[in-house]
Amino acid sequence: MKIAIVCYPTFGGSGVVATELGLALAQQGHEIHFITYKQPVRLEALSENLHFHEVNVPDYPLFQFQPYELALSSKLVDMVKLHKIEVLHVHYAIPHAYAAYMAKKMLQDQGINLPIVTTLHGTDITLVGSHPFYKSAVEFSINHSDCVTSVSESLKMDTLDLFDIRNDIKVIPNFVDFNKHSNHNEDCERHVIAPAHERIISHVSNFRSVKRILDVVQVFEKIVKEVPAKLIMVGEGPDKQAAMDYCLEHGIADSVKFIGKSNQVFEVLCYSDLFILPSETESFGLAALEAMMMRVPVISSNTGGLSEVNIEGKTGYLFDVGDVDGMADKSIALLQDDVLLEEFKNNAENEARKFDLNQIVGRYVAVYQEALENQ
Ligand code: GMT
Repeated sequence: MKIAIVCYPTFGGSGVVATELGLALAQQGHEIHFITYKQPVRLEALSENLHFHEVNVPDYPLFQFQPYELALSSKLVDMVKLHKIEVLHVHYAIPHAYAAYMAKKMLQDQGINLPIVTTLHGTDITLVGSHPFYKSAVEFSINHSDCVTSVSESLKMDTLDLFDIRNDIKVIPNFVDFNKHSNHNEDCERHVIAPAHERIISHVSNFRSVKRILDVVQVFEKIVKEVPAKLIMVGEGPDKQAAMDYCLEHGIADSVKFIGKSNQVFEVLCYSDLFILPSETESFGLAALEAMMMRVPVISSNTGGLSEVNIEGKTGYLFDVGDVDGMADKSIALLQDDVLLEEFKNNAENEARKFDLNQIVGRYVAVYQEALENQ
């Protein structure tokens, strides 16, 4: 199949999932065309059946906001015609599903029909999409997609609660590629980060307020009073400075490393003993699943789809949003018990195997086939 994938090319989970899906599909022999404003961060090399087409938005001084969705829909039309693309798969409803609908209509005008598959990722529904300023357009785009998928049961329920949806929503969970990352644990250079007697705790996110990164450092502050440990904070975002200031003011700055945006996430995870994700809302929590694949138990909030990934008392522990004391107490107990920690590490890896790419990618292929048959 010739498939166009539209996504955000950044470090965010939706872009990561879209890119890994495209890479896996290309390996299976499908022809994949990424269409976005920058080469996706996890798309390191292009090949014969892996292409990238950049969407350019000319800067025109009359416009206070440059019309990206207009440029994207035009690019989609051009690329579909040029490369004879059969399916448009858009990740993140805003504005991708809307631009895809416009492209579909323009193509229909020229006698070309192709299905749109829209994958909902989370904030396109919960935080942004349901805002009254966007809601009508997002609802319309979802209802006019030929097939809609959601990354968790929880996100599906949220979508049905927040919008008037006439389409069926298929749940296809996010995935990880065990094959690609299996060697990290063997090559792990733990001693570079911390001496053997210290535990290593990590957090990976975009440091937006929804991630509650102040909770991460506060949980760590309590842990480090009981257990020698280091905290590795991976990512960039608006709340980073406040978290750094907190660490300085509370005397834990030496034990907390902010390493910024990184392509070395799996290297960090390979030496981590615990991963903390205390988000306000989280449709799935791909960061938690990536940690689990690398044998890292997860301390998380119990919001959204996190309980579909992190299993209470088995792969980690889940708490109400903001329960810093609860998170710290269970972290300390786990980090002080070698046997229990090892058991949780094994469980985390085993549970993550249920989300291996080989279990999931075929489900997207089936969706494309069904969408094509129903055209
Ligand atoms: O919040 C983020 O981490 C970014 C955001 C995105 O769109 O890239 O992540 C959302 O999609 C991920 C991939 O499906 C999910 O794993 C995240 O849980 C989801 N984030 C939220 O729901 C807050």
